[in-house]
Amino acid sequence: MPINVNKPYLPDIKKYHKYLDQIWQNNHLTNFGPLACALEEKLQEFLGVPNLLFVSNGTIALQIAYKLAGLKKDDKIITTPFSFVATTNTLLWEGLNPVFCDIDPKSFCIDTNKILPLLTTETKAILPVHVFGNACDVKALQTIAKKHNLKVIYDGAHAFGVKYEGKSIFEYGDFSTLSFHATKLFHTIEGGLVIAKDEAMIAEAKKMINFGLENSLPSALGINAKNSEFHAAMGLCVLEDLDFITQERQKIWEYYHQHLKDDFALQSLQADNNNHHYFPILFEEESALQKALLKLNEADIFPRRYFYPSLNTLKHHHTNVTCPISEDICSRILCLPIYVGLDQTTQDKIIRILK
Ligand code: T4K
Repeated sequence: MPINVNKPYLPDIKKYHKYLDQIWQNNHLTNFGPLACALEEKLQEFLGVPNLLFVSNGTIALQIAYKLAGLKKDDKIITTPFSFVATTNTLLWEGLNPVFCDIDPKSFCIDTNKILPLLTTETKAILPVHVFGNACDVKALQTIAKKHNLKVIYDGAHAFGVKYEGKSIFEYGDFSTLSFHATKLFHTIEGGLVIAKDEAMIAEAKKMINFGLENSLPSALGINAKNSEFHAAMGLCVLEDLDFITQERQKIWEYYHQHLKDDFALQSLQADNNNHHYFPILFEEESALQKALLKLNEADIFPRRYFYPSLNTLKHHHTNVTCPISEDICSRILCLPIYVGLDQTTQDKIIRILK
């Protein structure tokens, strides 16, 4: 069996069956069913944020957040070039203009010192990413946003369970979004979450994700971004096992750290806690990465170049700017396999090849 960068966590199938029994009894398969509501309640408690909405994926969660923030076609949005392509895709898909701000070479998050020169009267929001679950400089972002009357929307796809200065990372900013894709540390197979500071925004979002219907009548523009009871059931099962999942990931993360910290540069963490979602390492140069990747692949091990290339360089995005730090990090970064069930013998093999 190949060793991939990650392997979705599957709970005990008997647990999932119990929820399936409930779905069969209720005959309520989707459209805000009881399991989706139960999952939202549990997530409110777990994440420590009251205003949230379960949606069909992390990509549409971003698009809903842009609508809620009142962003309009051609508005300029300051964002990071170091992320999964969905972050920029969603802006362009919505007719918004991404303005790339380079990243901090240590945290890999947006460099808040480089935002001010990029602001114009057309700038309406900032879209930073808590990369690999690392917290952005949320305080600096808050100050800039307040002074320049900008919305802050955090792409928190990787930041499940992260805290900053004693609070949930999702208490910062106007909106945050998460991905609950199968490859995430908490998942619902496919799924996502919209979190808002303002409670009224969630009522608005609930209409938006259900065709704009209100009391079954179309009252505003909307789309279908609901999620199903089957997805919610998976989320309820995975949430029950989260302590186990995080402990296992922590062990794997610490083992890599112990053996690789002197050989590779690692991301500097600036949140209160580490959710051990990813284990990125930085090579000194791209050629060394390519050589290591080849050797690992020959051994049936498939780490991933998250994130490559830097999003500002994508031709079909037509943005045409340079972000030297992001481009450099993208060329040298590799995310190692990390998932529940990865055994130490395999980790030893990975470490040996890398060394
Ligand atoms: N913002 C950020 C910052 C994100 O990272 C993402 C998604 C989003 C927004 C958008 O959220 P979603 O709309 O996806 O909810 C994967 C995930 O599909 C994607 O969710 C994630 N970020 C991204 C970082 O990673 P790929 O293209 O690398 O996926 P794939 O299919 O190559 O899978 C990765 C590895 O996992 C493979 O080596 C095989 C393994 N795998 C995967 C699946 C789906 C399995 O073993 N079983 C499986 O069922 O994007």
